[in-house]
Amino acid sequence: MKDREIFSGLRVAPPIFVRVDGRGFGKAISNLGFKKPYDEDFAAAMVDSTIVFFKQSGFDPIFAYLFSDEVSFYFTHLPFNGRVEKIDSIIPSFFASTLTIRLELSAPVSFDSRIIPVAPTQVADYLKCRQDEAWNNHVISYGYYTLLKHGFSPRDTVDKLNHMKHCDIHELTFQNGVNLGETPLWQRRGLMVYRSPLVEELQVTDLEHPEIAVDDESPTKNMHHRAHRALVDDWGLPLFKTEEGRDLIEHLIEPDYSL
Ligand SMILES: Nc1nc2c(ncn2[C@@H]2O[C@H](COP(=O)(O)OP(=O)(O)OP(=O)(O)O)[C@@H](O)[C@H]2O)c(=O)[nH]1
Ligand SMILES: [Mg+2]
Repeated sequence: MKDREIFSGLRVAPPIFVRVDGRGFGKAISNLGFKKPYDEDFAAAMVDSTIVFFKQSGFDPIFAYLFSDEVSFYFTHLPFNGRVEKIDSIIPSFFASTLTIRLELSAPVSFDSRIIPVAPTQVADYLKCRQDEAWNNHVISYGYYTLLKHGFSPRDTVDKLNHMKHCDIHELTFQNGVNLGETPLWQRRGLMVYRSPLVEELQVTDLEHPEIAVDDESPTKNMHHRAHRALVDDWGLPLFKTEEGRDLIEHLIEPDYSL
């Protein structure tokens, strides 16, 4: 029956994004007491799970961009020879398992996953697109909970929001004490996990045993530098469409960043 495993030969070449998204999280996390529409503890659990993914999954993402219940991981090299079935199953299952442990859940949760092949020149566009979605979510969800507070039913609220312009939603939330231009940056722009540049540089003499580092005074042969970079979670991202945002992305994807 091996010949019926018809998708096993499907492979993808990097660079790719893999985006995982919590399945039915509107319901799945509804009884955990998180604040609506945003709870910093939930965001922190998503960030922590992303960091565990970097450290323990065996995959080696260059960076991750996340908001709400979704995380986009960017890869320039892939294990399993790029096998789609492996990538698209191990990543969401690892992530779901990590989040389950982190939140000490007693009921299972799952994540779906999709692979988005991109050229390096499309990375910025992909991120801008996800950040637009984060902003859109931000406006709509604040509008949604404001209308619910006013006594509208969920169905009427959705219907009303569908007929409102963003500026009307801004006005509505403003009248109710929330200025959508002044909410925490992570709610408006999402978050990133990446390796900070050059936290520490080690000089390595022995290419066979790169873990043995030497100090500056040692006689060196075949010396090379290896950058050890701490993982950082960035809760104050720029807008990706600005120069500052473009600079950050360019820096993250420059060829030697991932060495
Ligand atoms: N209370 C609370 N809920 C959150 C938070 N972040 C995300 N969520 C929930 O997660 C949902 C994510 O949206 P979606 O991914 O579009 O919806 P979903 O219910 O997960 O459905 P599918 O992804 O289509 O399976 C939101 O609608 C919220 O219900 C948070 O900080 N607080
Ligand atoms: Mg979801």
